[in-house]
Amino acid sequence: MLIKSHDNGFIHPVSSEITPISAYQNRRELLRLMATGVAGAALATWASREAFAQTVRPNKLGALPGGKSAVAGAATMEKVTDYKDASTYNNYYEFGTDKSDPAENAHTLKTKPWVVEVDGLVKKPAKYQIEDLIKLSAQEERIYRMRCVEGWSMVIPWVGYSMAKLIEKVEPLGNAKYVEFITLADKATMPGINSRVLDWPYVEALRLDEAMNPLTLLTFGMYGEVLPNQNGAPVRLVVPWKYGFKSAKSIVRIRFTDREPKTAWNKSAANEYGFYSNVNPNVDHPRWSQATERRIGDGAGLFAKKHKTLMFNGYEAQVGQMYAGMDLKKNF
Ligand SMILES: Nc1nc2c(c(=O)[nH]1)N[C@H]1C(S)=C(S)[C@@H](COP(=O)(O)O)O[C@H]1N2
Ligand SMILES: [Mo]
Repeated sequence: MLIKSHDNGFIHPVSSEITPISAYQNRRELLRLMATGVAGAALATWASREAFAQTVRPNKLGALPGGKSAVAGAATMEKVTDYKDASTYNNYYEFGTDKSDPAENAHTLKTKPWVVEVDGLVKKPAKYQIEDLIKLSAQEERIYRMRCVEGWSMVIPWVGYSMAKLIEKVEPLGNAKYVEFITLADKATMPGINSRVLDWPYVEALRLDEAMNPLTLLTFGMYGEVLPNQNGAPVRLVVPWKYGFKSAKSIVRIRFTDREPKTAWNKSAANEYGFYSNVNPNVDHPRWSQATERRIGDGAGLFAKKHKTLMFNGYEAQVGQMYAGMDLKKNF
């Protein structure tokens, strides 16, 4: 069910889809029980998870300043991906191109001090210290289904607030049509920058209405803690109806513009990565089918279950109308 807001015409999830944190924790527990089928096995999972938390994560990341206030519903009925998978199977090419590279190398990233500059076609350009940006609005935990164009997916509890909150603060001018997200490119701390795989800095962009959509999350944490460096600390974008790469990590500048920006992946291979990059099971990537996906954590090999990929990654009710009348085969 959806409601339309009076002010800007964007669709918001109804409040019944926003579950309080207490209910969510029970539900997460319930899902684990359901997933394993046997209470004993579920308990074993809990136990090993606890052990993992103590051994593999001795330097537990700090609690998020500002904390979390609510959970937005969308994909919450699916099992949440284990923290270990979400933090060790990453794409962050500034730290190497293997999935395990970012977790190994990103410790060199210095996330303090950190400034995010917001400029371009806005009435109130500003430079935000990361501490101030975090406090700009109340943070929520949102469990989003994520899908990479390469064919794998995860379900991750992110923490942040709608990008719209920041956009409202800086007041875009009437001619602003796109928002560009420019990320850190630092030779001294990022070994991958020496390779030519992409044109640095890594840049992503959204149309203004996409950036304003309440689902678009300016993200500071995951699993109730600050982001691990490999997941894009100290601030990244999460756009759950688009392929993972639209979620720019370690953002240093947000620029409002009237022209469609050139994004990193589009520059590297325009025939493979379009500007929109909406998750769409009906439009294949030249090298990968987009019809199904492999959920990380399901296990590998022949017997791994394939999940059907959903239109707009399952968020069609919230975002579909933004693309009404557009040919999504052309605007892939
Ligand atoms: N700066 C930067 N951001 C990036 C990338 C990158 O290489 N550099 N990779 C993208 C890709 S391809 C994906 S799938 C997601 C992965 O996010 P995750 O590691 O948190 O799952 O980050 C995106 N953001
Ligand atoms: Mo990706």
